[in-house]
Amino acid sequence: MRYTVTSALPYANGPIHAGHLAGAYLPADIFVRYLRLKGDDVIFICGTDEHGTPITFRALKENRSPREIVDYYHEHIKTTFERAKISFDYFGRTELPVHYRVSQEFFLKALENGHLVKKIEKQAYCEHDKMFLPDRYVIGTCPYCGAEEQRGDQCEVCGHPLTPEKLVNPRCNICGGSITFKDSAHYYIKMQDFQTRLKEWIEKNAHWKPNVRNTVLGWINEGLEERAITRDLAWGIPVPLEDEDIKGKVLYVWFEAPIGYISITIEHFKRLGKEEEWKKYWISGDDETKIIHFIGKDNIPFHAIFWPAFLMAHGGDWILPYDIPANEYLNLEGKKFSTSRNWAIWVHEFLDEFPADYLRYYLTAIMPETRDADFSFKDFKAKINEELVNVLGNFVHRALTFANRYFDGKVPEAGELDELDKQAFEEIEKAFNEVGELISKYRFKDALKRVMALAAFGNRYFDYKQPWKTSKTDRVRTATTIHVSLQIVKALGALTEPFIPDASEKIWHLLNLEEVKKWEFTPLSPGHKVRKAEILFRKVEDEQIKAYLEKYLPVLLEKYFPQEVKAKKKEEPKKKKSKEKEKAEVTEMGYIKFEDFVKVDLRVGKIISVEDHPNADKLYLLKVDLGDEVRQLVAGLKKYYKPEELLNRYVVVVANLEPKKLRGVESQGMLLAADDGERVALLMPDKDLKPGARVG
Ligand code: B3M
Ligand code: ZN
Repeated sequence: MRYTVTSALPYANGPIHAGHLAGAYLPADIFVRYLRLKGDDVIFICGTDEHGTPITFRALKENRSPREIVDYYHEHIKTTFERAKISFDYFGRTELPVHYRVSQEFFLKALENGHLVKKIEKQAYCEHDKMFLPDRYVIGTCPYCGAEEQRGDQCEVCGHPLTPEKLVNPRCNICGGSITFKDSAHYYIKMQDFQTRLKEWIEKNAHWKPNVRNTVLGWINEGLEERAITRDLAWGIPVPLEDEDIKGKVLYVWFEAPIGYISITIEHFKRLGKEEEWKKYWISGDDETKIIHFIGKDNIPFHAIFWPAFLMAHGGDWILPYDIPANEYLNLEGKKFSTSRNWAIWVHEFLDEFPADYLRYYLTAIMPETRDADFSFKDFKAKINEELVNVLGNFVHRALTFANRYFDGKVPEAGELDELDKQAFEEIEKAFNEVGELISKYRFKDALKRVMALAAFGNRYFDYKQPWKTSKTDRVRTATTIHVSLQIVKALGALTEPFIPDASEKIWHLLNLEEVKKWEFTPLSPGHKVRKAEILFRKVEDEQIKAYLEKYLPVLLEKYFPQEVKAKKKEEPKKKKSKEKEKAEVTEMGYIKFEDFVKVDLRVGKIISVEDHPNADKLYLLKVDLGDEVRQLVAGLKKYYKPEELLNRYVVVVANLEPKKLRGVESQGMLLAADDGERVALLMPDKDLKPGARVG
């Protein structure tokens, strides 16, 4: 079977958050990885959506050009996906020249086929900014509920769809001034032309998720209307016509973005030097290709109605989407993600603290397949520690440890199989079939559960067989147990690949396998040498969660670490006061006098020992050689430096500071370090001067 799999093209106007990942990217990746292991012909295509008001808005807000915005976020998003191990065959962008060409061709074909009409209608215009305003650039009061500051496309408070003319007291969202309505010409696609064909096509698609199919049929039955596919924007793909009243306008982003799926495929094969190959994946031929679009639920109408209509309007032999698995939303600790209020798990930040497999595992375990799901740190920790570490990690570790301890690291020959041994092989077979079946039905959450059920079976098997006991009495029995256990490990090495590819890699490595992973079970042969056991996963510790929250979601600290937050709050007022006082003194004095500056005795010192502070987990006890004496310093560097990074380094010490007890230990001076609010760097002389040398 041949598959073209796509994930929604993310707008290049901001980073990717966990809700995006769980909605359209991770499910697609699991699906694709599974198909590849099965040996299907599949391409996985995505890229950034680089036009439309989401981009121009962001550019305006950041006072940068749209081009700067899309270039920056294209790279940012691409890197984030790589780090999350999303295995696109190609990650392109809609700023590619080929995309301009194909999009304009789609427009011209639709025009040639009589599916477009030009109409002149009133459009919001700002005299001050000298431009037509897209719906979202007009703000005013909602006529339905009275909510103020609503945008001209939809009221966020009552949900009612709006147009700029409907707003009470409409204003320009760029300059805040009043607006007028002026005639503007646009091309509209006659959606009515496709009403019947679309309806018949969707009715035939009985395999779609029922909610997607029913909603879409509902909309179609309401009757389709003409819809503008050009816009008055200065950024985008030019409408390829010379008409006076159209020149300079651009294609509507939702017209051209889905065409990106095709143009990015073309670019992909061009780069491989196989210019014609893309056609197999998009154009009907002798054999069948299934096109599957993974999206979030807000994108359903665009993919299930407009996009197929654009393909029909073009008139070519395009393959229509086979399926459009749409996911629901992900919440964070019970509340909707909000990028503007920074209520989100940003993937690039999360991956700085936790391995990609942990994020993938957790997001799959809670995937919002049929209803909204909730990301919670408590649940994250529980799922990783109790499932990934205790069940999967533990089983793999036990099997390998015993193989090394009793059989010299070789797969032992099995004796006669008893009922339970035989059951183990059946469980393996069943797992491959059932997990595959579930993945192909987009039931990723259940599929992952099924994989973990095999790991849990492995542990139960091991416990029941008690190889640590039988090793003393029955070598053949023990050999059989370890033989079977290693086979389960191998099965898990393949079964985990779509979900947690790094762990799968590692299992394969531990089993010392070079053979290509496949979605089928071939047993390890007796005598095959495996490697020594290694820890597959480390537990998520509270400290890690705390560090993450401190950096990125401090509002959640109170929920998870209430005592510490309380203690901090007590300290804070004092600290604040003294900080203010310091500041006031400096500003009153203006410049400080040289005589004052030289009062500070700065010396070069060499760190000769680094120990943990006995009563504080952020502090080190340092011994510093100052030439003719050794000082003990207490320094809050633990978060920023490892002991070996400090030992034997030359630093600058404030040598005439009054000694002070810090958490019960005397500190006889201070080190100079710089702090930009994010990172801390020690000041170090760039030559190894003699300890005690004066700085000044
Ligand atoms: N960029 C919307 C979104 O990011 C849009 C998807 C395009 S898919 C062709 O939600
Ligand atoms: Zn309203």
